[in-house]
Amino acid sequence: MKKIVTIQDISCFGKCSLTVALPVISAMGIETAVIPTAVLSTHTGGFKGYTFRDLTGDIPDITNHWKSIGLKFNAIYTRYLGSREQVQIVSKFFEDFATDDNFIVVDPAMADRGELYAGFTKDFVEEMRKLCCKADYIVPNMTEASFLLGIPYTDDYDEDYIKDILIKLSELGCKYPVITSVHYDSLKQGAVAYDSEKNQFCFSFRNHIDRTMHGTGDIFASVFTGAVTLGNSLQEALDIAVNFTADCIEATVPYAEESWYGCCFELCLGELAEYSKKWIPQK
Ligand code: PXL
Repeated sequence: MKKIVTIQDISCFGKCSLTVALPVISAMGIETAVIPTAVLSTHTGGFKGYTFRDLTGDIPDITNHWKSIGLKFNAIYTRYLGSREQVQIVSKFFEDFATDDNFIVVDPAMADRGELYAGFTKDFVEEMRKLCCKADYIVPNMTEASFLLGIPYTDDYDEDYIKDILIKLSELGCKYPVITSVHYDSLKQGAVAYDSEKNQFCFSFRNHIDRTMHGTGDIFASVFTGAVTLGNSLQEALDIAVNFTADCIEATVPYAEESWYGCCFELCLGELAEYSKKWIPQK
């Protein structure tokens, strides 16, 4: 069986980070190991008074134990990380567990709509930029891409602008940058990727639903990582991730009021499991 290790927080309520990555990647028939970086009572996007227990100090012990028992992974996938120190420890994890046969996906989940999330600073961005240099794939949105490149954020862009940003992201050192939540007009939304080895761009779009939903980045990055792990090309992985994320957003619309804090991806897991079967290596 293919194995992914994902390193991110567990927000006990609110449907993001590990409570999305675990079920989504597992539904794709991939074993999912986790390193929880922190435990929060809820995510930070709209809930007040959440608790936060930092688990940074546990990560080196987990890593050392895993090294001693010789664990290996097909992919390493990180998302929301809570501090510069945590990013440095994750960077060390890459040194210990990255091989010529596996790949690294970094989702620099730290900002949206032109602003850093609560608690993130410019210093954190610097550290995250270094982590992105070590990744094979990064999946920022336009706000995160702008922070990574140190350029002003704009919502008013065209295809050439996105291509230029992707090339600049690859120049940071990441072979396959992907920009998520791209929309050139109000009709379509999707993702655009750059294969810097082949100097090729690829993209995937679906009808735009004008709703902001928490956790869609978690869904996209998890499915994308799973799809690449199962042997799909960059274009295929993009199509799979864009379509599954859009399906989840559409499925959430009837529940949007009661489920304001997260996306109802659970309604689409059966579909994901069903069509993932064809890529799962058979024994
Ligand atoms: O969805 C990303 C995410 C993950 N973890 C925590 C968050 C967020 C986004 O706000 O608050 C704790």
